[in-house]
Amino acid sequence: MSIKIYGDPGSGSLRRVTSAAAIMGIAIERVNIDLFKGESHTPDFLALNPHGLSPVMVDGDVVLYEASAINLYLAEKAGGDLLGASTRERYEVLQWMFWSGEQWRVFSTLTFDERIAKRFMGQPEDESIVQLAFAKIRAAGAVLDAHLANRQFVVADRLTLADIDIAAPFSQWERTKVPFGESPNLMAWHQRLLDTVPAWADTKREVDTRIDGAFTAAGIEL
Ligand SMILES: N[C@@H](CCC(=O)N[C@@H](CS)C(=O)NCC(=O)O)C(=O)O
Repeated sequence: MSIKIYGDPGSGSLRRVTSAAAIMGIAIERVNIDLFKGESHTPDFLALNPHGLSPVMVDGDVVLYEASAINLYLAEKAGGDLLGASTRERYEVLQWMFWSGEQWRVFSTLTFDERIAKRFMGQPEDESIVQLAFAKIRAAGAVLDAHLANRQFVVADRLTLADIDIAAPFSQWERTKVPFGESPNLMAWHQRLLDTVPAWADTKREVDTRIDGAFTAAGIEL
């Protein structure tokens, strides 16, 4: 039975899962949901994730939401070293994944909601929220920048799930305009991912096509 992944192709959270699955060679069946039409709030979808958020994975009787949890599930299933090659690496990968969720991605999501989603709904952005998010991103970005000064990847010397989780906000950054450009090592690391991880570049094209297409169709210029 195939592993089903529900999500909108414009979602940076879905991208974390589709990228990781492609890197690990795991076949998935994509089920598209249109977030611009509110399809993550239908009764059928809420039965999978009552929070109304995608992605969601269904593998037989296992239903999981939260992209990081899905990626951990897939990585354990596939084996390999995306989750770290030793116990110590594994805990470092988890450390950065948890940090990314609580201290990093959330502020880019907040900016996307404020600056992009509200625009789509014809509502004005609250500049104080954007400024709070930018301050948090600058502080965390400075730490990441120092961490990446002499490293190719976040943990060990190869790609892990930590890189995928931390790179996710780059999915929308050309639209949100969060201040990643102030951190040169962070920018270089992300470019390295695009250059050396084909799945990361492929899924960027998918996200950009979907989001830019939706805004063009709605007559909105970002
Ligand atoms: N922490 C969640 C975030 C999920 C999330 O924010 N998903 C967005 C798309 S990127 C969504 O489904 N939004 C629908 C909505 O807010 O109605 C994860 O990592 O999976």
